Amino acid sequence: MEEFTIKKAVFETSVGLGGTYPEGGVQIAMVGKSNVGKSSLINSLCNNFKLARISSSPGKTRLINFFRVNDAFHLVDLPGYGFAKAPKVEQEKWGRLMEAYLSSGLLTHIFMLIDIRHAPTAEDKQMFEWILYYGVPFTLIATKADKLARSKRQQAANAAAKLLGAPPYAIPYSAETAEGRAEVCARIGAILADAMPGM
Ligand SMILES: Nc1nc2c(ncn2[C@@H]2O[C@H](COP(=O)(O)OP(=O)(O)O)[C@@H](O)[C@H]2O)c(=O)[nH]1
Ligand SMILES: [Mg+2]
Repeated sequence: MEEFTIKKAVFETSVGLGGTYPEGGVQIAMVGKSNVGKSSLINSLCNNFKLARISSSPGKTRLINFFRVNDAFHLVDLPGYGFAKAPKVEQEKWGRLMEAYLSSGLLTHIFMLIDIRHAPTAEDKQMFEWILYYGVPFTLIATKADKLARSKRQQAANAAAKLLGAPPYAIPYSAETAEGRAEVCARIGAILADAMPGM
């Protein structure tokens, strides 16, 4: 596995519809429904629990938040979906914001998050199809692994991936215990090595 560690992570910028994305370099974005653990994953990876605001009211994040890591690449916290109570106009805004970024050509890799305890929703499946449509390479991460018995975690993660219509593998992750952190960091190392050969 790639030897890779996160040494430094800083908030960079928030971008809304029509805004300007940071250019250049590898961009790895978290997608998933509201409350699945996107911000917690970023914080856990970066060992900084104040970095990405962990919202207590789901669906509140309506901006794309960029974090600069190791002065070398970007982790991107995308707004979540599946907030049933969100007004239609909000949902449409979300769609346009996501589409603009997904089609920008700036995105290197997507970490798609699914809750290890639940079967993927129709919206998860739609999101996954969108990822395939835009042809962005992805890794599936099954969050909140600490909520399941250890012996069931890998199997549940893989089953969720299969139900999504993806190859049946997801990395079980816990932001509480940092389980899965080494594996996700190794993925990031491999993504960087792929994108910047010879570095
Ligand atoms: N037990 C547990 N709770 C988690 C984990 N990750 C996130 N949470 C909790 O789930 C809620 C939503 O997390 P957040 O990162 O804000 O989700 P986001 O909306 O996808 O960014 C918060 O209360 C977190 O503390 C995890 O791995 N284990
Ligand atoms: Mg969040």
